[in-house]
Amino acid sequence: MPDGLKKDARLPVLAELEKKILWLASWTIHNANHLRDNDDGLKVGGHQASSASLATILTALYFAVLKTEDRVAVKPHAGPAFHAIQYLLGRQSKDKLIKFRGYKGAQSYPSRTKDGEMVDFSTGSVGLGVAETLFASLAQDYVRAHGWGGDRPLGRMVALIGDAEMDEGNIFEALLEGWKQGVENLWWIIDYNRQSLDAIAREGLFERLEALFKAFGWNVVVLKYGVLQEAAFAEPGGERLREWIDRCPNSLYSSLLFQGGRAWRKRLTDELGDQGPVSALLAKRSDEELATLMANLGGHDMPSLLEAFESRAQDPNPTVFIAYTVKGFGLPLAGHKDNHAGLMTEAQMVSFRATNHVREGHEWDKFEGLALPASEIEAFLSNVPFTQGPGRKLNAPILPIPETLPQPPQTKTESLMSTQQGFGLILAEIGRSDAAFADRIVTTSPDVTVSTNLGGWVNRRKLFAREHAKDLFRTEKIPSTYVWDFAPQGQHIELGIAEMNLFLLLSALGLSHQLFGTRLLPVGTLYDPFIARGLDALNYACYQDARFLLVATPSGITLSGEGGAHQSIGTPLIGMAQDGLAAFEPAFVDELAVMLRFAFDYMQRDGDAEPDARNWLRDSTGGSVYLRLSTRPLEQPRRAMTPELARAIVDGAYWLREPGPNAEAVIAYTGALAPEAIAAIGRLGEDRRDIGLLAVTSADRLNAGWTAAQRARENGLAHASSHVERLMKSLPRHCGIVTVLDGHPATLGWLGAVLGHRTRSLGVEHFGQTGSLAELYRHYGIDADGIVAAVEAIAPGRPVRHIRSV
Ligand SMILES: Cc1ncc(C[n+]2csc(CCOP(=O)(O)OP(=O)(O)O)c2C)c(N)n1
Ligand SMILES: [Mg+2]
Repeated sequence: MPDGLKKDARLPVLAELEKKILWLASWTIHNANHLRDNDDGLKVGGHQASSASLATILTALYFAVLKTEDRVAVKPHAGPAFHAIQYLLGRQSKDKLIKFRGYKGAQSYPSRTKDGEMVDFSTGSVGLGVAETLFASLAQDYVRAHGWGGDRPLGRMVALIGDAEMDEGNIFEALLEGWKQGVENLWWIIDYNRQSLDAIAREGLFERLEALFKAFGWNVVVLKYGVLQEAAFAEPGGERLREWIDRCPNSLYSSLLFQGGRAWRKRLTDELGDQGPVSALLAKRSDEELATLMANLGGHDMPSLLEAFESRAQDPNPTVFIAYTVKGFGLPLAGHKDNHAGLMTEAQMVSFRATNHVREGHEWDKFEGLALPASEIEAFLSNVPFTQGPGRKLNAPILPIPETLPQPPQTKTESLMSTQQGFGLILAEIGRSDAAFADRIVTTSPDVTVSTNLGGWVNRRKLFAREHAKDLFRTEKIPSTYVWDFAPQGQHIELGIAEMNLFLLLSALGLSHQLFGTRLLPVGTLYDPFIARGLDALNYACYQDARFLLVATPSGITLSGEGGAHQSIGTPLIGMAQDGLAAFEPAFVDELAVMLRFAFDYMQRDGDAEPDARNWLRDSTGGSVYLRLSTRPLEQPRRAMTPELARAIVDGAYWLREPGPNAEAVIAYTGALAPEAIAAIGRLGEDRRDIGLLAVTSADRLNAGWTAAQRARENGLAHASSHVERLMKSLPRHCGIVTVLDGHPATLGWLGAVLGHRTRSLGVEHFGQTGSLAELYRHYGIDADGIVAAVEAIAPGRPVRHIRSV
């Protein structure tokens, strides 16, 4: 270690702060579990051992190393330690710490939306926060390459990772993608305590990790021994101690850490005692000193940590730090294999309180029991680099979106069109236009750019890369439809197939306005069935309130030729259930144009992040948008897009054919099954002239509006009504509803409950077959025959008075 560091003036204050963080984190959990009222008798929980494991590293980072422009994902179960740090920095309240894991209290796992701007990246589902930092670094590069970064310094994206968290496959997927994209300014710090939730880790894990990161071109820094250990190794007999430590199995080391100084002495004496230098090395230390020495691993050694971090501050290469730590460091839980959810007992807390010199009633006092004057610590805290400069949550102005988007060029011969084709054409038109918002669109796709119809857009706007690269096929004059040119100004980020990466990149790009002060309009495309492959990352992106447009195409059994595994059934239900994501499924391209326009606007709305009773639809808060598209070409309606129709499309439904006053049935359809619904109406209309045809453009928003209206009425707003209630209010009580979509029938099954109409819902419930569309529609009973049969069954044309509603 360089001499300078030994004299580092920060060390005494940092030592006090580290102690305070460990105390506060442990006390916060203790209070929530043992002291606070607990009405329901459920364990509150919280992770004292996991927090302790990171206390030193977090202290080094937040109080010395991190700069204001850096962005951090903290290991989820170190949440209490993180909150303690924010509390000391004046960014977290005592009240919220007292309510930790309680209603409106500090969150169990750091949350951007619920804890506030001190959290850069939410964490919780392990692995996702880690990879998110990698994609945030790509997003930062993108913003910078387009010249939007201003004079703000480049930040470093930092992830604090549990060693067992490294089992998550999405981290490896991200590593490979990061290598392809040449990501920089990235630090991953592995809390190598060799314990997971259940048990002690397998031997030699760090060697695999080291090799892995090196293979991807990362710098690898192993922080194994602390300065006390290094000093001991330099003593006579010290080398033998080092060899013993290196050979010691993880379980044994952990169990000795748990047992403490006497156990260490016995074991080391038994195995190394030589009546010579090693015995002398041991004898010269008290039991307590021996325990401190053996727990003095790199991840708990402040001088080593500062040196490791600060010496790499100027290196842009991605760097992983493998920091040896002790799970439960400094607590009686240290090293015990069952300590993950373990809580210190009341008695243990009494002695821990005494060690920390904390008087009763002063548990939350920031400077209680510290060895330095409060004024000195306060002065230090007000100067930490992390809190200097602008706040953490930046802002960026809203980008105006034109009232209507450019329409696809329509020729007379092109009256047949699919929504996927329409999407590609509209985006290509936007690409051709000079509208300012078009420059902020960034598209991305996991190797399905061409097959989701982004090709026209990419031809116009190029692919993004730090370096220019021409499409070789073009330079070689080989005919090809797509120009695969890369440029720093490119607006498409091409990803490998891993769908997890798509959602994590959308999440990072979709937070760019807050993370980097530049608003982007990210658009991601993938095949609808593969949403499931990245679903947790999609959920994570929404939980963080990232803003993006997801275009999923093709969908449903329209992929008839591809077979069951390619045909999505449940995605419309995902669209309805996923918070923060407004889902649409158009049948016609003019509807799609309205939805796209809405999406670019909705993605930028920024009200209160928590929807309240009046804002259940999130219309003021905004969110992300999911469009479920199809490759099935449909005859396009020739009609003018009136503001009323556009509004109804956004609200979720409109009458394609108004029901008459004596309607016995209506058919409600979604998406690509429009022709079947229209054909069924044609056949039924011969003897049922009042029959209506409802086009449902968004089951999600239609349903959310209905829920909102009911809630509003229950809260005393007697006149509240929803779009679907207004649409259906003139339907006679006896009218039956048949719903149909290329997806799970439950998506529209609720329509009958709105005003109490008997309903039969058609759709797809089982894995598909290969076959022609007609064969498959017949197979599932969602063709015109199936719809007619359902109408006949539900509304057989008997006199009204014989039909009892259900
Ligand atoms: C995706 C996911 N699966 C499972 C869990 C439950 N879980 C929380 S922490 C943890 C193990 C953590 O071990 P490690 O990452 O080594 O952290 P440590 O507690 O040792 O610091 C597990 C399985 C989770 N949070 N997320
Ligand atoms: Mg661990």
